[in-house]
Amino acid sequence: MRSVTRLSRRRTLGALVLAIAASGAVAPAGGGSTAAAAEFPSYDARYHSYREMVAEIKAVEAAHPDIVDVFSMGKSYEGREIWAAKISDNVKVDENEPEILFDSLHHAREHMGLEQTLYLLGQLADGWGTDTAVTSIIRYREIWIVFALNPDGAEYDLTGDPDGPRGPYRAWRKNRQPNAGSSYVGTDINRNYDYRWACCGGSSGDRSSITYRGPEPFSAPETRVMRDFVNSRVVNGQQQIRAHITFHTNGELILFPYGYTYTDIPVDMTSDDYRAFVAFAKGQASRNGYVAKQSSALYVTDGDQIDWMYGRHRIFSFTWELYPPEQGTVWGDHYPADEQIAPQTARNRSALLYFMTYGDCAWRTLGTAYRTTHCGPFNDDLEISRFWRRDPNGTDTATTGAWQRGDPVATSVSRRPKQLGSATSGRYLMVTGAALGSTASANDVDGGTSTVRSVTIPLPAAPGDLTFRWFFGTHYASTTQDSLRAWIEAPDGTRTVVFQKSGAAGGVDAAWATARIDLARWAGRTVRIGFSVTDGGADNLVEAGFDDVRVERP
Ligand code: 0X9
Ligand code: CA
Ligand code: ZN
Ligand code: CA
Ligand code: CA
Repeated sequence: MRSVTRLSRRRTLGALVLAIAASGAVAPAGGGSTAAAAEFPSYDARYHSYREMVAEIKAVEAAHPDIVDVFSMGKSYEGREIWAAKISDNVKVDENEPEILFDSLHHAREHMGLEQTLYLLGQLADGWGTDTAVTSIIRYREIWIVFALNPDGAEYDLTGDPDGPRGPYRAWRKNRQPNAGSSYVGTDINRNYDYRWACCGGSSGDRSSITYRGPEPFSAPETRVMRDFVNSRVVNGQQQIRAHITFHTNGELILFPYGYTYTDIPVDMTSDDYRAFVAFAKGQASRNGYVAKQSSALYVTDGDQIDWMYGRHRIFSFTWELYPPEQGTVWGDHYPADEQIAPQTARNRSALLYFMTYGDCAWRTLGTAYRTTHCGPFNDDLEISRFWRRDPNGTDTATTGAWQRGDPVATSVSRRPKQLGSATSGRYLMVTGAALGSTASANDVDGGTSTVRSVTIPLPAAPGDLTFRWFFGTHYASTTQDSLRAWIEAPDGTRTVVFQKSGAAGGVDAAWATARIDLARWAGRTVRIGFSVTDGGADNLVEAGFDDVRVERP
């Protein structure tokens, strides 16, 4: 198995190295958006230049203003607008619908990616009201398409010697940002994201390299534009974008995180997410004949986009490496003839429709049980901050052991567990002081109560149950005044305790258990979930934790 992955890895790295000769060369900086627009040569006229792309997406918007909204996400280094479109019904309104993101042209010479995004826009616009699958996607999703994240590089790629053996193409990959102290231009914006940036030998610190990561994360304006957009889609504490594809060329691959490590399920991925990534990737690949695999199986990258999308935002994020299959030469890999645009973009139609349909909740691809548990209005594995607020009313009295999201240290008294040492998913949970103090009783709850409260959760007319995993441990002279409680908070702030565990003389040993709470009485309302833990009465050892808080799909 490893030998197969090594083969493809070596082959692709070989292509990257070859490309240095073609594209690492010194070139004058500047140009800027005032320079004459570069165009494809006549034999590749079906490809869209930046100028043609802008004209095309604005024409689609003008023809379908009710469902297509074109906007600029920001500017490239040379000042070109980075154009995007939102496609949905009621397109000018931010409706509470799952969002799906697509982008292309991180890498300048990967022009087929732009064609794939333009094809997608056309299919959505043309299919509205005429194609049932497309119509329901437009009605029940909000689709974002970023057409060219690296417009400077893509345009520059067309400005070589038109009479040269490769026509005007330069095989340019990076952006067009000068590198201080060097005549080499450009950052690989797919090595410039800040998730495990530069961690693992999957990028270069050499300014001449085509995988140059930049002097620091997000040093490239284009990467910042993508970051700021994705960050802006955290609305009411929940990331609205659920699934994402970045189009690259080439190799006919569907790649999922992580790229920074060969490990399938490192500590920063949950096993549920890994299983969903595999199932969802295979579902896509079965529809277009690509090959699905973990991105590091191609080769290791650090600071790439999809690691950031998943690692920071838990978005189910994929790199598609489009047509052609691996050729092993920079020219063969990146410049398929324009006759290939129509068949190769259309080939992906059913995979893309499937992606937009199931992308509201990738765990659906694991079956209906997962759909019930993981696809309701709230699903927090506590692996990233989902904006729980500690002490929301300013009433907390605990002096130590306040709730925190953390990776807990196990504690015990006479080998009886009090704080459990691991989460029920991934690495993190909400716990009463994660770290171990100088004794088992340090960093437990002392002196009163600690509370923590979720973001607002809009419940449907027939809500499913609330479930969560919990533990509670006490010792010493524990009494019923020591407790773990959960409450539901109505929009007017009224709290109803729906779960309670109490201390007992002789102490309570911690063990993971599952709580299930009927939410019928809050049907159709927007609620919050709260937890409180109390060391009441005399000072006792009190520990608690919770993980995997979900409101199920009915
Ligand atoms: O190297 C890249 O950025 C991508 N391949 S490309 O040939 N289009 O340049 C791959 C990105 C996905 N991550 C990994 N394969 N680790
Ligand atoms: Ca909509
Ligand atoms: Zn690429
Ligand atoms: Ca967890
Ligand atoms: Ca603790």
